[in-house]
Amino acid sequence: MKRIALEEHFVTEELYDRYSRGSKFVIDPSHVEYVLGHTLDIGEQRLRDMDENGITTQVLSLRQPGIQAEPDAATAVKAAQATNDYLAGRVAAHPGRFAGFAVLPLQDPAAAADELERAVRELGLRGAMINGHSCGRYLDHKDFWPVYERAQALGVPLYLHPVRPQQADELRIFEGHPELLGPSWGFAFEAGTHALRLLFSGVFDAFPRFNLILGHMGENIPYMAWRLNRSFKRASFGTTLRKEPLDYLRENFYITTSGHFSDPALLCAVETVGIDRVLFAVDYPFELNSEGVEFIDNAPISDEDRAKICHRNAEALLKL
Ligand code: GRE
Ligand code: ZN
Repeated sequence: MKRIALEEHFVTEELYDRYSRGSKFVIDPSHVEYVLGHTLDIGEQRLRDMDENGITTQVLSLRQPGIQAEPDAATAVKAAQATNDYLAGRVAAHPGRFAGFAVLPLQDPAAAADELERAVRELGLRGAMINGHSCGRYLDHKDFWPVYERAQALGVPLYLHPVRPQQADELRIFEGHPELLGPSWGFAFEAGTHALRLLFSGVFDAFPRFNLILGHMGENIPYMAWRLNRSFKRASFGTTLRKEPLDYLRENFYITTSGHFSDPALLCAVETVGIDRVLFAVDYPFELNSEGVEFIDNAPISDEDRAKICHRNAEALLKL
C-alpha cells in the first residue's frame, strides 16, 4: 500500500542553532543527537528508512519552533524565503518521494501571505506548517486573517504544529512537572487550545473553504468535541458563530496520526471529523517509521478506510 506521511521534520544547522538548541524538556537528552542527525538529512539516510518501512512519500516540514521564534520580522521574512527555497530544492531532487510544507514569516502577515503564494505557485510546496504562536501571538488575531484568505484562494491547507506551552516555566499548573511539558501533555494543551481559539474566532465563517490540519490525533480535541459543542451552546459568553463547533471540525479540520499510535484515539478522530479527513503521519524522526506503519496497518478499520488514511485523502487534499 502506498503511504504518504504528513508530519515529517527536517532542520538546517543554522535554524537548529538559532531556534531549537535551547529547547528544554521536550526530548530526552540521550535522544537529542539522534533526532538532530536525522532531521538534518533529507537524502539517503531518510530514503533508506522510508524504503525499509514502506513510506512512499514524506511531506517535509521544519521542526519546531523554527522561524516562528524569530523576534525580528525582517529576519523572519528572509529566513522563510531561504528555508522554502532549500526545501523546494530537496523535494525536486527526489520527485515523488518528498513534498513540502512551507514556513511562513507570520511576524509580517502581509509578507507571510505573499510567501505562501510564492511557495505554492513558484516552488510547488503544498501548504504551510505553523509551529505554534509567533513570538507570543496566536493565530486568531485579525492581523493574520489575510494569510487564511490567501490559503483559501490557493486551495492549500495550513498545518498547526505544537510547541511547548507559552510561558511554561511560569505556569503553576506545570510547576515541578517537566515531564508534562512536551509531547506527553503540554504540546496538546497548547496546540489544541490554539486551534480552538482559531475556530471560535469565526475565521471559518469568513473563509469557509480554509482547512487547518492538526497532528497527534487532533491534539485532544476529538475526545472533548461533544462536551465542547454542548457547553458552547449552553453558554457562549458573547462569542458568536454561524454553525456549531462540531460542524467546523467536520468541514474545516483534518487530523493526522503523527506520534499517536493508538486505536481508540484513531477511532475517536475518525468519528469526529469523518473518514475523509484523517491522514497518515509518523512525526519522523521523533517517532519511528516502523511503529507508525505497524500501527496503521493493524488498525481496526476496513482496508478501504486504511487506503483513505494512508494516501487517498492526502492525494486529494495536497493534489499529489
Ligand atoms: C515534534 O516535532 O513533533 C516533536 C518535537 C519534540 C518532541 C516530540 C515531538 O519537536 O513529537
Ligand atoms: Zn512533529
